Formats: sequence, structure tokens, C-alpha cells
Amino acid sequence: MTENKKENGKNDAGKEAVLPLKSDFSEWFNSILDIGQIMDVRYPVKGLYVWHPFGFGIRKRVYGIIRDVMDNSGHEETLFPLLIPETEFMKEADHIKGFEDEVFWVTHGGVTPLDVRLALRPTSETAIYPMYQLWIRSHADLPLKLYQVVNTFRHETKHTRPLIRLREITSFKEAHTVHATWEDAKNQVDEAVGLYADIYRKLSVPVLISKRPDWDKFPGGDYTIALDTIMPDGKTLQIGTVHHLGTNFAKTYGIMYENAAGEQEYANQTCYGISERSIASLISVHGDDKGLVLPPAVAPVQAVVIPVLFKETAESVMTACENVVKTLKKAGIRVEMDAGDMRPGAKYYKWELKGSCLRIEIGPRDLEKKSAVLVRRDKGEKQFVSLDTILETVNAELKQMADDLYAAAEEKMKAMIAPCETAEEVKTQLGKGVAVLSWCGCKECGMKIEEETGGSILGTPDRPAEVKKGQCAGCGNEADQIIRVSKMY
Ligand code: 5CA
Ligand code: ZN
Repeated sequence: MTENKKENGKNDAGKEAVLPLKSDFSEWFNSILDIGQIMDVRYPVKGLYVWHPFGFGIRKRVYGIIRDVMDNSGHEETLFPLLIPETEFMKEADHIKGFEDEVFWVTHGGVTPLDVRLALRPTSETAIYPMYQLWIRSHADLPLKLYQVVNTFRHETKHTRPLIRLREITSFKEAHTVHATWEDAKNQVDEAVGLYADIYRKLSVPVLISKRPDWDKFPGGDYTIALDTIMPDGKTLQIGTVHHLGTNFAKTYGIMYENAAGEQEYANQTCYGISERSIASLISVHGDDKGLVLPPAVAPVQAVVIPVLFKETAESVMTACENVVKTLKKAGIRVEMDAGDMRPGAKYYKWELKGSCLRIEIGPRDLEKKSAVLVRRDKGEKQFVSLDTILETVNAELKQMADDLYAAAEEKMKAMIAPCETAEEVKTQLGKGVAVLSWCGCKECGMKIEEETGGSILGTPDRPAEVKKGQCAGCGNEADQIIRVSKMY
């Protein structure tokens, strides 16, 4: 196994922890969750994991951003029950088909069997919409835009993975909106896609936006737009979905409103969700061989101050460091002092692993020049900065780092996408990333392409074509669409 030969603290199992190189992505991901203190995977139920406080600190900030974006775009936060009666859950035929294999059921109260079994929500349409039926009366009640951040349960049969495929999704942000017309709901879908793109821009994570093929849309919906990112191993991760539900659920749950002419009409709905995959994506896209690289907006530690201590000058150096910490803290920067007696090299390693955005070192020689050494986590280069303007420098570097992380990640992602024509070309490309093909739009050709290449169809891009339209990769006929194909997580 390829490894970094640097020592570190212990991992969750109490063993000496060594981070594998990121080129060994799957090993790297599992290790970083452990020695980076994000999740403990030893909980004795498959697909359920425990947040370490450090990981939870990232989660808190990511969900702070998500909540801000929702609150600032006319959504209101709410909270619905976890348990859904079977009688409500079983009303929408397509929805049942899509989820019934994945539902956990509560069957007993104590030792007494329940009259009506209760589902642990796999998502909350069937909890929320019976209440919407009671709440919505007239067009004046519309649009209604609510969201909640909750845990949901899905008995996933595919390989479970922390942050990526969970049986208890701990951080499911789901929005459910109601509108008068199909057009209004479509506009909401477009707005939601924009909001999600904005959230991911704030996390410096580049996304591909694709309309999923009809056979892969949300069970019970009209169509689905997905946001995917490309992971370091070339596989894509779906990190958000927005669904147009049409009037399908409204008809099932009787959600009607009186229009301006006094007639009863079925409402049009949308729903959209993001999970802790958002955190999986930012860890995976930005991290490196040394550990976490965290966007400043979500890093629990944005700057660490390390005094370089020698007997004679220890006091003055400590005072200078304390002043820097005080100045930064006062300005709202998450800063830590590390005056412990580890070797400097061990300290650097520790804070690099933890993804501290900036490292500030002050030694006696720096102090003489009223300066400090500043190292940005993503660049790794030393620069000498004046102590007089340290706050301005830190603010500027943090801001620049967020932009640079995005630019670097976007460039990397673009290099992982390539136009392909033959099945052989696609197969080779799927080991590296996403293949883009011409497609006539029919399901048979879609299935054939998936079968021949071993990839999955992400769908059609929302943006101008990345390859010229040509012959369908399935049937060879004139094709008016292009599709993205990838290996999906
Ligand atoms: N009700 C709709 C919108 S909230 C819904 O449930 N959509 S979903 O099934 O597509 O889920 C929303 C997002 O949650 C997905 O795009 C995916 O990013 C994430 N997700 C789905 N299943 C899991 C899982 N088992 N573990 C982690 N994240 C998941
Ligand atoms: Zn075709």
C-alpha cells in the first residue's frame, strides 16, 4: 500500500494512523473520516455512523449556509414527524414502488402490535402532503415554500458508505413547495437548481447539472434535475436533486385551491433535497495527500497560530502570538493557538490533516521584523506578512482561498469530461470521469448505451452542448441531444 510516512496521533481503533495517498481514493476517504475525526464508523448498525464533534463542526457550518440560502429565498423552516402511518404512505402508487423496498417499519408499541404500521420517513412527501391538503384553500395561500432538516431512513441494499450511502441519513434537507400552475412549479424548479448551484459555489464544489432520463426520475414526479460532482476516482456523486411533481401528489392527497375565478384546481408541487453527501463532496474534491483542505466558510479552524519558542525570547513571542489570536478572534475568525510542546513538524502535520486554512508562525526573528510567516493550506508556500496588517492579510487570503479552491476544482473536473463516440472510447473514459455522447433520446438506445459501456446515464446537460450533435451512440440515427454517462456512486 502507498502511504505517507509521517506519524500522527491515533485513529478511532487506537492504532497508529497513517493517511494513504489520495490516488488510493477509497482508502484515503475512509482514513480521513477516521483520523480527521469526522465520523466514527464503528456503530453496531449497518449504514449508521456517528459524527465526531470536529466533523459536526463542519456539518454545522455547511448547514448554516444551506439554511441561509433557503431562508433568503422565501422558504420557511418547519418540522414534521418522523413516523408516517402506512395508510398515508401507501397512497401514491409510483412513490410506493420507488420506496417500498427501502422502508423501515415500526410494527409494535412495546409488545402490542400496532393497528396501523408506522414507516420511518425515507423522505417526507407522505408526511407533509396530508397536512398541505388541510392548509391550502385558495390561490392566496400560494406559493407555499417550506423546508426541514431531518434524519431519514432508507434500507439501502447497495454497499453502504459513511456520508455517501447511509441507512440513516442524518442531514436530509428537504424542501416541499406548492404552486398554482405547472409553469409556476417549473420556475420553482429552475430557482431551486440555481439555489443549489449557489450553495455548492459557496462550498467551492463544481457541479454538473443534468436532467435525468425519464426512467430515472423521482418516483411519483414529472421530471428530475440533478446536481452531480466528479469524485477523484472519476465516479460521479449525486449531491442534490430537484423534482417537478406536477399534480401527481396533489391528486392523491387532494391538495386543491380555489382560483381567482372561484373554481377548484389541483395544485402543482416541487420538492428538492440535499444530504450529507454535500460534506462528502467537499472533503473529497478539495482534500489532498496531507489531509483535509476545507473551504474557509466551513473550516472549524480557519487559522492556527504557532509560536516558535526559545528560552530567551519565549515571553515576547508568546505575547505577540496572543495578540494576533486576540485580533483575529475579535474579527470573528476561527483561530486557535498551538503552544503545545510537540515538534513544529508534528504540529504542521496535525493542522494540515485537520484542514486549518492558514498557519501563522511567529519566531524571535520574525518578531524583530514585526512580521509573521503565513502558509495557506491549499498552496503550501511561505509568505512573510506584517504583524501590523495581519487581520487584513488573513481576510484577503481566506477570501482568495475560497475562489482558488473553486477554480482548481473546476479545472480538474473539466479535465475529467470528454466527448466520446464508440462504446470502447466510453469504457476507457469511464475510468477517468464522464463521457459525453450523442443520443436520439429514446429509452432503448439509453439502455443499450448503459449495457454496452457499463456506465449510467446522468442525463442531458442544462447548458450549451459540450460536443457537436451527431449520430446517436445507440442507433446511429441523427441525434438532437447529448447525454453524460458515468460510473455513479
Ligand atoms: N423527496 C425528494 C426530494 S427531498 C427526495 O427524496 N429526493 S432524493 O431521493 O433524490 O434524495 C435527495 C438527495 O439525497 C439525493 O440527491 C442524494 O444526494 C441524497 N441521498 C439519497 N439517498 C441517500 C443515502 N442513502 N445516503 C446519503 N444521501 C442520500
Ligand atoms: Zn438512438
